Amino acid sequence: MHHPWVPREMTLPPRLDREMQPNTVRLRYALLMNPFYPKDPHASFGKHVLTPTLALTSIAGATPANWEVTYWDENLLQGPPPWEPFPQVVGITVHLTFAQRAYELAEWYRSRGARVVLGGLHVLSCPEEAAPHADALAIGEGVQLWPRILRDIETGKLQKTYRADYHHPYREDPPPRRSLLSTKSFLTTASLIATRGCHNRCGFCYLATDGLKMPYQMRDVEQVVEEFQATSQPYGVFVDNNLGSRPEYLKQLCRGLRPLEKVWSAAVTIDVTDDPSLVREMALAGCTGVFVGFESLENDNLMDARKRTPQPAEYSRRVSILHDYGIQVNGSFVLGFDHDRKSVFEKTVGWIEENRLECATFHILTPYPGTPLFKQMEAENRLLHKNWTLYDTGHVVFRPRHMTPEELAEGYAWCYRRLFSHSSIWRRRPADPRAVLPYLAMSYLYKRSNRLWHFLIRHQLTAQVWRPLVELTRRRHLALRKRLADSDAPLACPAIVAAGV
Ligand code: B12
Ligand code: SF4
Repeated sequence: MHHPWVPREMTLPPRLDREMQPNTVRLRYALLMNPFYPKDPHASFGKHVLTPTLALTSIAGATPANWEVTYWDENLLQGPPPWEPFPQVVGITVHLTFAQRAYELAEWYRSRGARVVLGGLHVLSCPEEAAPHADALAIGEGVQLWPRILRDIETGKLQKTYRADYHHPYREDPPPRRSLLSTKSFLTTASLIATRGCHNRCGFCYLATDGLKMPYQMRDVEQVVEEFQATSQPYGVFVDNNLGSRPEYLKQLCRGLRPLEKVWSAAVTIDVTDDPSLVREMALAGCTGVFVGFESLENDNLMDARKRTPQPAEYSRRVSILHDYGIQVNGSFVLGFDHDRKSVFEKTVGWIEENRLECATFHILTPYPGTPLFKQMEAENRLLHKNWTLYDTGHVVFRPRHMTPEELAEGYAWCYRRLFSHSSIWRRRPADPRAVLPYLAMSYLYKRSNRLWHFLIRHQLTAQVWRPLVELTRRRHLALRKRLADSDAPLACPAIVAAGV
């Protein structure tokens, strides 16, 4: 088997100093932490510094004014977590892949006198597991809970568990406090969110977790536009699960974003192409790329997952609608469904090349605890283990139906090797000759430069290196928008390529 290059810092977290003892605890000082997770060397390291999670900046935004708050992201490779001044409260976001690290950090800070609050997706799905590691658990929507928790700490009345649902009007939340982020360390710090939830409930998605009720909610267009404007970043990434669940809302949002003359990308389902006029509005508003969960080219797999989506036979035509408006497509594919055989790997990459997808992301099917898929796998006795660290969609954690776990793991690695090969990059070049050079620059920088990414991340040079490419993309996109606005039909050869991914 081929072993890709991976430095220690990308697979192991920094060591925690067992000897360190704080002098004093600083009162009303909260430290928010995004724990380390191991990076998959088959994929691009660049993905991890594209844009930050909004979990902790959202919590920071809800911090009462009499509290000081800072943010530490272990994935930025800046060494061991901070301890001077020593925080009174440490808030940690927990996903299953980095739960183990979150618990280590919790133990380290707690044993030195800090109060530790755990929140996030994994706390919601496995509260019993998380409870012994925390002074308090925040289960569900954290923006409402955080100020209450801090107040209870001040008055010495901290409870063990706090719960909030997702029915509270989303538009009433304070904006995320992005000023805490290191602008040097990310391609863009403009992680944006306009909606919550999704019109689907796919059986493998975390949104289908038992007890999680997340009605689709939209924030006011003006709010989102103002936030994007305030970031002063030229490129934004919408981290919504599905920005396109309500086409009419997306259209309004696009109209609001258009005057900003910025560029952005978002995750949507392929249904956005139901109405090409919506795709046109997206392009006119600055959308340079979409992340689309195609999941599978087998209809039976989509039916099993209960994903309400156009049939795979329709995908090609719909991808060309996006390309017709200069929107690049990053397709997300899940491998290892029950109707997948060993031919799935070649078939999927062949399709990606045929349809010239600029980028793709592969995921090994992963049953997240609490989801219908997890229950099914458990009932069928197909789970190999419950080591959550390996539940990162880069490892096989269950017995596939029509192949061995090893065959699935090797097929997944092969898909990335093939996608990032010179020949595949070349085959997928855009039809417009003027777009080929920027496409190649972006592809090589993103897909074949993990050594460079490691260097850029460590030395906080990500923004400096990418910014000129982003600015170039923005200017080329403004020219495209002008041509598009002047014509009623899609442009002939409109492909432009974003510096984002
Ligand atoms: C941005 C993002 C990333 C970024 C940054 C990730 C990071 N951890 O730093 C990048 C691109 C690097 C990334 C990578 C991956 N990601 Co990602 N990512 C997202 C995304 C799109 C947005 C996250 C976000 O900002 N959400 C908005 C915030 C506000 O919501 P929230 O996190 O739930 O936080 C709220 C509450 O949970 C709670 N809360 C959370 N933390 C805390 C802490 C405290 C103290 C309190 C009080 C409350 C609280 O309050 C918050 C406000 O209500 C989500 C999908 C989504 N829309 O959520 C996927 C998602 C989190 N990613 C996912 C996955 C699988 C991955 C990868 C493993 C994929 C891969 N194979 O490469 C990698 C590896 C990262 C990893 N191991 O976690 C899954 C996680 C599934 C799961 N059950 O754990 C998600 C849910 C996508 C999905 N639909 O499946 N990701
Ligand atoms: S369409 Fe995507 S975000 Fe929506 S439920 Fe399915 S996997 Fe989750």
